[in-house]
Amino acid sequence: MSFEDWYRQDRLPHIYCAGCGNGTIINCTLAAIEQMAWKREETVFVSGIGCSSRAPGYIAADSLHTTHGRAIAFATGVKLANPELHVVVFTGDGDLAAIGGNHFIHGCRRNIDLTVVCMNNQIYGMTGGQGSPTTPRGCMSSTTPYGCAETPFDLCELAIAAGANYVSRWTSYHVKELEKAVLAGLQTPGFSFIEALVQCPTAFGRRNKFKQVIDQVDYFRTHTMLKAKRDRLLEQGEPVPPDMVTIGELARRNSPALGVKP
Ligand SMILES: Cc1ncc(C[n+]2csc(CCOP(=O)(O)OP(=O)(O)O)c2C)c(N)n1
Repeated sequence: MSFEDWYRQDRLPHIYCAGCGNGTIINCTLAAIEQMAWKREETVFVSGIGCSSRAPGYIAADSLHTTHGRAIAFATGVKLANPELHVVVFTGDGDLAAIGGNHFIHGCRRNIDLTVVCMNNQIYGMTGGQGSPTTPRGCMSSTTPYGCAETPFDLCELAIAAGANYVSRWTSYHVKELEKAVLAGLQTPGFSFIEALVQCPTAFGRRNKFKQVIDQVDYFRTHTMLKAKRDRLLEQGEPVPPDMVTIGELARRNSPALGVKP
């Protein structure tokens, strides 16, 4: 548990609601960083605005808590100014894919050497539960009171199409797998994108029939399918249930990257 050294105890208590999954994702990320044996003075955390973007404030390292949607732009600046630094971005689905959508796709296209961890709670948590670009069809939010009528972004497919070197998706249920995925992302030069589906009992769960925190975490267990299994079903011409979210490592490649330490 030596990665506890990475926490700023003086910042506690934290702002997260009871049952929020963000702490799980931060823990997995710090556990992976600990395995890289990175020093605190050579690691920088960058975030935008949102509950998820509060994460760097709890970590005992240099950090930039920037403007909404701009985390990847600021992180790009940090990395290019000093490629010796390890730069990790914490972001939310709204921060990354709504106001920050363009920075996201161009960060992937540039394949800039960052690791981006997105806590996807499928809603704007901090501002009280408005629909985001990843709110699933039919789901309730304060701006979709009759159910979301739009098709959500698949953030991982977006990252793959735009050119990111490493892409994987897990959830707050898949703790060990998520830790390994972040580790693989940290080890891969270029843009690494790790999406972590996370429960938000306050803004998402209570509107969407997840009465208890465990209900949503259990949904992540029962409504996710490993990429290898999905590929096997498709090969055999078997149907893949439409409400199954694909999890696992979705891309790992070695395309030319920007900002990699010479
Ligand atoms: C330019 C600007 N527009 C809007 C806001 C209000 N705002 C703050 S956080 C947020 C959404 C956060 O959602 P997400 O990124 O999904 O993070 P979460 O809180 O769910 O972790 C919005 C719209 C802002 N701070 N700045």
